[in-house]
This record gives sequence, C-alpha cells and structure tokens, in this order.
Amino acid sequence: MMRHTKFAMGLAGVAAMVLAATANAGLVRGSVTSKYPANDEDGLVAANICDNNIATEWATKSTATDGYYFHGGLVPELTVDLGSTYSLSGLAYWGYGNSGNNAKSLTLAFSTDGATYGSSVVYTPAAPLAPGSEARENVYQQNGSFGAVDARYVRITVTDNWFQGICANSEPCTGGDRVGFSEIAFVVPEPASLGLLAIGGLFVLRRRRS
Ligand SMILES: [Ca+2]
Repeated sequence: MMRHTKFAMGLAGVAAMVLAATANAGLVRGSVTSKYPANDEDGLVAANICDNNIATEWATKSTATDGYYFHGGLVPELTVDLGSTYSLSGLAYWGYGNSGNNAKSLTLAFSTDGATYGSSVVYTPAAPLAPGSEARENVYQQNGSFGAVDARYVRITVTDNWFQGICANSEPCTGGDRVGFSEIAFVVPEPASLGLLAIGGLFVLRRRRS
C-alpha cells in the first residue's frame, strides 16, 4: 500500500501531463449495460450514468406492470466496463432530480474479467433534496472511498431508494415507483496502462544516461 503510494507520487509529473488533457482528472467512467434494459425509462437509459453530464439521468420505469422498482419488483443491476483494469479507491456520485426516487443504497461488486466478482462494498448516498423539492441544482456530487481494489468491471445493484409512503393496504412501505441517479465515476490514483507507460519511459531515460 505504502509502496504503491510512493510509486504513484514519483510518477506524478508524468501523470499530471497526461491527465491534464482530460476533464475530471483522477476519475474514470466506462460503458454501461443494464441487466433489465426493457425496464429502464425511455430516454433515461443506463448509459446516462457514465456520460460525464449530471443533467442526463438513468431511472427505472414507473408503471405498475413494468416498473421494476415497485415494492417487490426486480432489483436494478447496472454493469460498468471501464475498458481496462484500474486500481479503484473511491467514487464520485451525483443523484437523481427527485428526492424519493434517488438511490439510497448501492452495492458495488468488482471484477477484472466480467465473469467472477469478488469483493463488494455498500455505498449510501445522502438524500440529495429536501422532501417535495425537485430543483436540479441540488443534484450535487458526493464522494465515497473504499479500500483499493483492482477492477475493470463494477456491478452496481440498487437495493433501495429514499421513498417512504403508504401503500394500497394503508401500511407503511418503501420502494415507491422508480429509482435512479444521474452520474457515477470512480477514483483512480493512476491508470494501470499509464503506469506501465511511465515505467517504460523511466527505463528509456536510465539507459540514455548510462
Ligand atoms: Ca449523466
């Protein structure tokens, strides 16, 4: 852990030059697939959670027949493919522009091959809005951290939202009609491919000096 930190700091100059060319340096996004794409809301597709735009959202449908976040419905599952393996140490998260429908609990599971998922963490975003408010500007960035884990694929299971209400049987219930959020990105101290590139560069410098 310490050795990794020192290594990353030693390459800070090289990394800064490369990352300076990209927005949100230190954050990585990927392509997204939904386990139940037919149950994603029209226009609020899963790809919206990794498009670097907090104004575009993903959400499930809300009707009683195909809305899968109704109480007892299907559990949303999104998979992010980062394109290559990174050492992930945290996340940045932006909520959904409606208080009750914002994701309240996410389980993140990590994989390097997309087939076998190992460690997982639970992330609980704060409610982004006051009850009854739907102001877009309240969809703010929240950060979470976890122990460094190597992963190319992150499976996101959405297990709850902030809705609490009264169901048809007059009993208190959770779940509501839908769940969503607008953006997620993962914290990377250094892309693995960049590290290899930098190591190669250091060897070239050393050879030229000898
Ligand atoms: Ca978005």
